[in-house]
Amino acid sequence: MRAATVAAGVVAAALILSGCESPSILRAEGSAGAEIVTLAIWVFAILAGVLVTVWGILVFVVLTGRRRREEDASRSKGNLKIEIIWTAIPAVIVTVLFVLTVVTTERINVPKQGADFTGIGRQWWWDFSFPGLGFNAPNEVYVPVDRQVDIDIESSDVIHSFWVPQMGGKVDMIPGHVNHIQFVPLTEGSYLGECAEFCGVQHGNMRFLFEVVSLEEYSEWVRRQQEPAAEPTGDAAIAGRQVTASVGCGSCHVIRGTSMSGTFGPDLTHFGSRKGIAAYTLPNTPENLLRWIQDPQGVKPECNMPNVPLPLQQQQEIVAYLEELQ
Ligand code: HEC
Ligand SMILES: [Cu+2]
Repeated sequence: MRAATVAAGVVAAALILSGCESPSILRAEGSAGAEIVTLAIWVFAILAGVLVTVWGILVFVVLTGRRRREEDASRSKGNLKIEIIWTAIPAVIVTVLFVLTVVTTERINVPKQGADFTGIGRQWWWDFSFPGLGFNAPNEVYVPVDRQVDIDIESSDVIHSFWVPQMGGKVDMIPGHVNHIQFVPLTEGSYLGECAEFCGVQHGNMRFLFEVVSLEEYSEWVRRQQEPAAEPTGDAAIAGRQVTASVGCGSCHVIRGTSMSGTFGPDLTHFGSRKGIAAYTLPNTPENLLRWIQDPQGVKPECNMPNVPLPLQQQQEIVAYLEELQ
């Protein structure tokens, strides 16, 4: 059972990852990420230069000094000139690395313009809160391309770390303290975000999607998120709304426009429009949703959603309803 769960998780991760680019920091698509890659290349080049120089001198000395008798060996002890040179060279190298790093840090640290939204780390999912616009978008957030995005960063339980590798550096998410990150997403695409600070057993299953889209698509996304939940249409979905509201899901989940108003778990108002389930532990398909509702503790052991035992028919009705919530 455990092995099957793990295997399913690996397959799920592979499926999700194939949907978006590999999240390599070397393929930066954000302003801060691009600065970091440039710095990384400079540091690598300088250190490679040091390595090649040292190895080159070593090989030269071995080759030329091999046949010299020991008494003829050159002595450098007490040679002030040499001592100064080989103290100065590393000092210069370290200074150059220091200056490059400080300059990069300053360039990344663009002025804040006021937060567009708040990213909140939770065990073990992400909440993106747009208080000004009146909605929360868990585990999947959209931003317009080529415009600076400012994010307030918080946590509601333990320390997490916000990280979209292709956008830029990591920012700690600390309970009771607001951090900030701001950068310009440079290329449209779907980028994987992850938690970069060990935060408990399901730390590895704490991912999100950072969707960089055109301004029109962004406005359309905001408009859809602001709407209350869609009215169910199919018979199963209509029954599902009834079931979902009556079996206690609403004590933890909000579905705007219904009686469900819990805030402990992710907002489900537009669950059907998301690509993943439970912070990208599973891709969002009806089969996977059924698995999740039947056994969240099997899919994501120790996560904060309990198993709620229900007859199969009710579970299927819930699935029909939630998947209609586009
Ligand atoms: C005690 C609180 C609690 C109850 C009760 C509860 N859930 Fe959850 N639910 C959670 C939490 C917490 C998560 C996030 C788990 C994670 O990703 O680690 C979650 C996640 C989910 C998700 C995935 C959301 C997403 O966007 O990825 C769905 C769907 C869901 N729950 C449906 C239900 C349904 C249906 C019920 C009722 C049968 C229910 N939940 C009952 C707490 C709860
Ligand atoms: Cu975390």
